[in-house]
This record gives sequence, structure tokens and C-alpha cells, in this order.
Amino acid sequence: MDKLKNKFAEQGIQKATEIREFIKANGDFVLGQYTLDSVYSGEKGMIGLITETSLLDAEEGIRFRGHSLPELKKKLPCLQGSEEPLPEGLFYLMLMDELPTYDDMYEVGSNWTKRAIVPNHVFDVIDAFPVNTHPMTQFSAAIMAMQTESEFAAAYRKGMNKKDYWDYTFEDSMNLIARLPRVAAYIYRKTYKNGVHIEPNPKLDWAANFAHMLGYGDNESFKEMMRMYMLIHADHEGGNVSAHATHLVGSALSDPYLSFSAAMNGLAGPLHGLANQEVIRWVLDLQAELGGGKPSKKQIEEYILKTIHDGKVIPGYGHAVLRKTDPRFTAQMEFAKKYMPNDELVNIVWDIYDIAPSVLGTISKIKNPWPNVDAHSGALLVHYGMNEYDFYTVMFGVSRSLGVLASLIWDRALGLPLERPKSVTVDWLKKTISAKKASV
Ligand code: HAX
Repeated sequence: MDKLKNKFAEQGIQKATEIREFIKANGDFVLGQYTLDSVYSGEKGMIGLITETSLLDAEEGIRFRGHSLPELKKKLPCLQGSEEPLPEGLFYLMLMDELPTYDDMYEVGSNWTKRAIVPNHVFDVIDAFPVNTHPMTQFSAAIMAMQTESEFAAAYRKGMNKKDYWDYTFEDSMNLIARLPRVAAYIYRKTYKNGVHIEPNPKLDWAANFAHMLGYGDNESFKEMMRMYMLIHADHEGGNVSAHATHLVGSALSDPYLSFSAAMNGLAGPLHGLANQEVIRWVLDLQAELGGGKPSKKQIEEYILKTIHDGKVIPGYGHAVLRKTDPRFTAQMEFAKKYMPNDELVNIVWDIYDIAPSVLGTISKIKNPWPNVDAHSGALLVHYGMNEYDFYTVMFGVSRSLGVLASLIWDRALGLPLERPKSVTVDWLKKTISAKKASV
């Protein structure tokens, strides 16, 4: 058994037992109330899930196992000569609920390196898609193609004890995380670089190896950007579409490949992860409409109002939970101030940040006028020459695997049940509400 799994078997399973006792002792505690509006608002604010890996505060933003992003920048280990903590360390923290030592982080990385070989038929599946297929469609299908490797599915077929669910979920999740950068890079090179592929470099860390396979390995600051990008996109508590989809599908005991592919189909929606490609398109459309160059703040304001007037959203702005600037936006802004302060597109993104919140703030129905993670990421990638916008969400997806799969391992360790909320009809609602009113 590998070191991390051994540790999880000792500490994680012990903690799962404690949590079960906690639930037993407090099962009748009332957490909240909800209304017809709550149900019709996409269940916003209704507590219906337990996710251990991270928690989102509307004002402050995300905390991973209690640590904010600025704190993690100081507390998670980095490689020598690098200032960006490795996602390997964040995965360890999310899974084990303890800050990793350098050795813990290194162990996770070498574990993934050993597991990183992608079966050939997965490449055949990707190659079978027409080259103009959206990269997220290829990514989701490639994950499904890898399901042939599921140890969970194979063990279930043989008849496994419920107590072992977490073990096989751990195996599948670790294998999947290890292989995703290779799969994603293969899709990128097939779609945009005439199918000229770059072999992995097992000496590199997970994010730097991804950068290398994409074709940006010679640029040290791109590798730093990739470490930062992979860290900040990893998790955003449990109710967002990709995290919830993983949990929901996993609750049917679908294996991690099936569950994570479902997550990627949700991430591919423009109100979720696809917003990162939409932001760049929106900014470039704005520039094109003005004949190129850097728009004035007045022109940005007019374009925002025109977009809303045309019945569209401003991509990269707003959030279902956050009510302030997303700290993941701020982390990227800080990175850009260090590495590319004079980049024109980055400066336009910053000008939009100066203008958009006050314009959106005047529209009463918009609950959060502040930028989210997707408002900035594309401009960083364009700076390095990565202009293939449709690929951006795949990068988000590679990162998102870290949080949602760590959570899935916990779901199985806790023995969480099938998720099955009750649904009703409008007729049922009308009858129930009028009966209630008549009785008072
Ligand atoms: N531009 C224009 N209108 C907006 C808006 C924006 N950025 N944000 C919200 N609104 C509108 C909504 O469309 C909604 O209008 P209708 O009542 O006419 O349908 C109204 O304001 C109320 O929405 P809300 O309660 O403030 O926001 P929701 O919780 O319903 O939705 C969204 C949150 C993120 C989907 C929303 O803010 C949005 O569409 N933003 C733009 C797309 C985007 O950036 N998505 C990425 C979000 C972060 C993420 O998941 N990344 O992966």
C-alpha cells in the first residue's frame, strides 16, 4: 500500500468513524429553513451537502481546510527556486486535513508520476473526433474512455465489501488525476498543433509537466503560472456544478471516471467554467468593435451596458455565493503585476475591473457585481501566446479534479448515501399552499 493511502487508511477512516458518531449524536439539529423562492432559485443558500475539502464565505472567498489562498501561499511547500506552492501539496491538505511537509508533497507527486501512463485506446478515442470538436467534449469523452481502467468498477463487479469502497475510489482518483494532464495536453496538441505531441517529463512536477506537454515548458514563468492556476481552480466547496455533479453521480456508486466526466460536462457550461473562454471573446469583441487598441473606460462602460441591453451576461462577473471580489481573481492579478504589468490585454482586464462593479452594481437584480476567477485567467494565457480560447476550460478541469476527487474519496470513506432530493409539481405546491392558508 502506498504511503498516502496508508495514512488515509489510518487517519481518514478514524475520522470518518468520529463523523458518523457526530451525526448520530446531532442528527435532529435544525440547520435552516427554506421557502418556495429557495427552491426556485436553484437551491441557493440551502444547506444540502457536506464537503470537507473547502468552504466558501460570501465576503472572504474560499478557504481550503480552513486556509485562505494568501495563507496557503505562505504555508504550502514550494520547489526550490519557485514561489508558487505545488498543487500536490494542496491535494494532500484537502485529503488529509493537515498541511503537508515538503516530503509529503513530494510523495504525492512521485505517486502520480508512477500512475501517469495513459492507455493507448484513449488517444485513439481523442483522434477519432473531428478536429473542430470542442476540447471539453473531447476531454469528457477521453475520461469516459479511461473508465476501462476503473478498479472500483472491476471490484464492484466481483462483489466488494462496502468498507472497501474508499480504497478503490482512492486508486481510481489518484490514477485519474495523474493521467489528466497528459490527456488534456494530447487534446491541445491534436487540435491546435497538427498532432505533434510532446512526451511527458517524469522529472517535472505535475503542473510543470502539464506546461511542458502543452509546449510551454521552456518558459519558467509559464510553469509558475500553471502551478498557481492549478492551485486556485482546484476546489470551491461542494455546491458548484462540477463539484456537485461529481458527488451526485458518485452517490449512485458510479466510479470516479463516470463521476468526473459528468463534472466536466457541467464545467463546460458558460455560466460555470466555460466563462473563462467567454471572457476573452467578450474582451476581443469589445476591442474589435472599436477598431482595436485599448478601449477607454467610457467605452468599456458603454459596452457593458450594450451587452446587458442585448440580453447577455458579462462573463467573469457575478457569482452564486460570493459577494466580493473573488480572491482567485486577486491571486491572478498579483501574478500578472509581477510578471506582465504592461501587457495590454491584462491592463484592459484591470480597467474592466475598475468599471464593471459600479455599472453592474446599479442593476438591482444582480446580486454580485464583482469579478470571479474566470475574469482574469484568459488574459494570462494570451500573454504567453496561448490563444486557443476553447481550450481554457480543459485546464480548469484538470485542476478541478484535485478537489472533487479528494471529496469523492471522503464520500466513500464516510459511506454517504445515494443523493435523491424530493421534487414536486406546481400543482402539488398550489394545493399544499392553499390547504395551509385555509387551515390558519
Ligand atoms: N452580467 C449580467 N447579468 C448578470 C450577471 C452578469 N455578470 N450576473 C448575474 N446577472 C443577472 C442574472 O442573469 C439574473 O438575471 P435574470 O433574473 O434575468 O435571469 C440576475 O442577474 C440575478 O442573478 P444572480 O442571482 O446575481 O446570479 P446567479 O446566482 O443566478 O448566477 C452567475 C450566478 C455566475 C451564473 C451569474 O452571475 C453569471 O451569469 N455570471 C456571468 C457568467 C460567469 O462569469 N460565470 C462564472 C461563474 C464562476 C464560476 O463558476 N466559474 O467557473
